[in-house]
Amino acid sequence: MSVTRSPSELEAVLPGLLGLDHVGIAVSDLDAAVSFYRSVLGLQEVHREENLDQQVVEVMLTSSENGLVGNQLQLLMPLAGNSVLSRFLMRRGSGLHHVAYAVSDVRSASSILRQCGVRVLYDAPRAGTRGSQINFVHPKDTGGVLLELVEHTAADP
Ligand code: V0V
Ligand code: CO
Repeated sequence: MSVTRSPSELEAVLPGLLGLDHVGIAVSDLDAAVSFYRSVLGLQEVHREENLDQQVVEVMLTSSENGLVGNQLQLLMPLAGNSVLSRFLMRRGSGLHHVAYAVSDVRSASSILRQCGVRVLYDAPRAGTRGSQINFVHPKDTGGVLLELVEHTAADP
């Protein structure tokens, strides 16, 4: 059975889905990881931030000055030993942590996804990178990959 959907069908299922935003990679040594992606792929660091709510320090890298959305790698290192990210690193080691999708309205996307029967983790969106609003879908409901929803603010490039 084919699962390919036309753009209009996609719109009907999750209105406001803008596309891929970033791929998140969990690392235990942030500077070493940044240096790897810089020297091997020539990616540029475009943003660095500590997110105390998520207990992570994150670096955004891209290969392009233009078209940041959908073309970003987010390297994440835990700030605390009891954070979700440090649990992930202890259990599974460094590697793919999540895939993030940009949406125009994270509250409405979360509510629609809940109606589709998947576990959306937060009752209300929380603070993400560069002032964005984020929520997540549990990896056990997506075939094994933690799914992030990101709503960027107008001031957020
Ligand atoms: C856990 N599991 C994962 C996973 N994390 N599988 C795939 N990808 C991941 N990232 C597996 C885990 O190995 C277990 O599998 C199973 O899920 C059940 O785990 P659990 O006991 O519920 O695990 P916890 O307590 O580690 O929690 C998992 C969740 C947690 C997803 C609930 O990671 C969470 O709350 N994530 C949302 C927040 C977050 O990830 N923040 C960091 C990114 P087995 O072993 O039972 O098969 S912050 C970010 O991206 C920002 C700020 C941004 O972009 O702006
Ligand atoms: Co992310």
